[in-house]
Amino acid sequence: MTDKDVTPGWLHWYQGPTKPTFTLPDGAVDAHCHVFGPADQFPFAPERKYTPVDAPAQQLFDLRDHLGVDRNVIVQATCHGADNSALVDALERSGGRARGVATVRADVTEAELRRLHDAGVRGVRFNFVKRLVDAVPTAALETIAAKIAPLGWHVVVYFEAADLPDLKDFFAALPVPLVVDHMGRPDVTKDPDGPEFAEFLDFVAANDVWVKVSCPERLTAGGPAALDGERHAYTDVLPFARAVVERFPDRVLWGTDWPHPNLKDHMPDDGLLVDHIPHIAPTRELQQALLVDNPRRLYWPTEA
Ligand code: 0GY
Repeated sequence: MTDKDVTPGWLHWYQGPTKPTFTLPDGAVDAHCHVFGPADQFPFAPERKYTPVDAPAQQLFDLRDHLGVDRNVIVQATCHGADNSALVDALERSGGRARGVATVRADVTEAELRRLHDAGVRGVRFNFVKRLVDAVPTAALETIAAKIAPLGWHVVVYFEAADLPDLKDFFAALPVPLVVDHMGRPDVTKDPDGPEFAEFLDFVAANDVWVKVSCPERLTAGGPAALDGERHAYTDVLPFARAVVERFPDRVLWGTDWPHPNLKDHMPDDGLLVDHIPHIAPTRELQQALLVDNPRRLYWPTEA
């Protein structure tokens, strides 16, 4: 792959992120980030909907150390399809400081799932965002969920708020815990106390569901960006994130989403994304749960 193959308009991740002023608690986990390639070693999937700039494991680990994060949960991105090689390579390089969420097909074998488990994978991702993937029949997803259940894994689901009414019965019937990416992508121009977000909160309350209060930079409709020292960024997303953290303090996770695929408007300064955390989780107790205790229970349960 050469640079000219990268999707036109692709934004490179922010260079030279600031050092956060917010001190993360010991053992903090970035529970949503990705690795891309390098493409000459781990080619992107033919069915991908975008071609990113390479974002290799070492760059992720450098950012981890710069931010004061202790561990990562690396989520398989759609540009790698169901080839988890780059993910497994990153997990192996992490020295136990990363866990993974993979993508598998319905015909995945028990031996392959065991191999992924040994590498540090603890979940699979089902993606319903139409610009990212072709639809997968729900029967195939049910087959995958049944295969991973004995391993104690969970399913990470990525969908947009408008699709929850059609998906929630399917989600509720899955035999494993669910982790929702980016708060189910609420439309933040709507009322956080209105019916759409209430439906999401009720869905979380009624099921074994965890929520990533991540990606304010992706969800914002005009809050100031985490750039140029701005420590009051993404104010329009805050009421949504605060509502989730206050109501489900033991079932929330945080992540950078580095290297921030498909952002069109701006690339956030990852240091300022860390400084955003106390606006979402204002007390030390909430921060400890969000950043350490909750991700440990899901990804390093023997240490929880
Ligand atoms: C994210 C969000 C996006 C992309 C992916 O797997 C992916 O390609 O997750 C997106 O474009 O919204 O979580 O990184």
